[in-house]
Amino acid sequence: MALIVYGANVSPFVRKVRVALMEKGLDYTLESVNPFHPPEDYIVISPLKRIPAFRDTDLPEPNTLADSSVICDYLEHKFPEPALYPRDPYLRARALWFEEYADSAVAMCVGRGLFFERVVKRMLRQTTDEEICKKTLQETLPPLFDYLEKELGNNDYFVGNTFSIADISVATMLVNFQHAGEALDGTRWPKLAAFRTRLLDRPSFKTLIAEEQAIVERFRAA
Ligand SMILES: N[C@@H](CCC(=O)N[C@@H](CS)C(=O)NCC(=O)O)C(=O)O
Repeated sequence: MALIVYGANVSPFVRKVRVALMEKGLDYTLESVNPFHPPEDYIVISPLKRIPAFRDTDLPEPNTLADSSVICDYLEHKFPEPALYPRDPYLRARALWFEEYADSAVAMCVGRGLFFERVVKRMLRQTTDEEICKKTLQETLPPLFDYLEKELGNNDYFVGNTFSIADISVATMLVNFQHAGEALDGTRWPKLAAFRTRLLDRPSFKTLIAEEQAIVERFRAA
């Protein structure tokens, strides 16, 4: 059996899938795909030409999938233990909500409003627009962090106080926030800051962040 993830390691969506694989103790290969210059035939496995895409060579063709949420859902059904989604129908739906919230609103804000400006643009030899970053940090992002702070309450994890896809999805976006050179303000969002430390201390996140750090620093310094 071979599980293949297509993508680049600094993508929060690629990291989400890799963390899910690692938390389930699964071996996989990362095949490098630059979403700005994907291979010509990449559209066959990822019709929107986005990363990540995925292949399970256990299956006859077509054996590929695109989209991090779809891939994580597949992994959960094929390899149910340890569970990354709550069994209870309502809690499962709540976890999917936080996954969606992170993948859409938080990703747009942290991704386009910070990481793209400070890391991707440098990689593309373009100039960072600090005005965009300022607007993100002062206006767009705080209400999103306020919501997460409130939802976390006094729990360690977002849903059912058990580690799940909801936590992976939020934490992977916080990694890109950090890669963009920002530290979460622990006085304004103490619960979210403690959550960030808790999650990023897990061996899965720790291993990947260590792998990404040098690349990100090189781009940011460019
Ligand atoms: N909903 C998708 C989003 C994936 C996504 O937007 N990936 C970015 C990289 S972080 C990408 O491929 N961007 C290139 C593009 O949109 O053309 C998922 O969860 O996998």
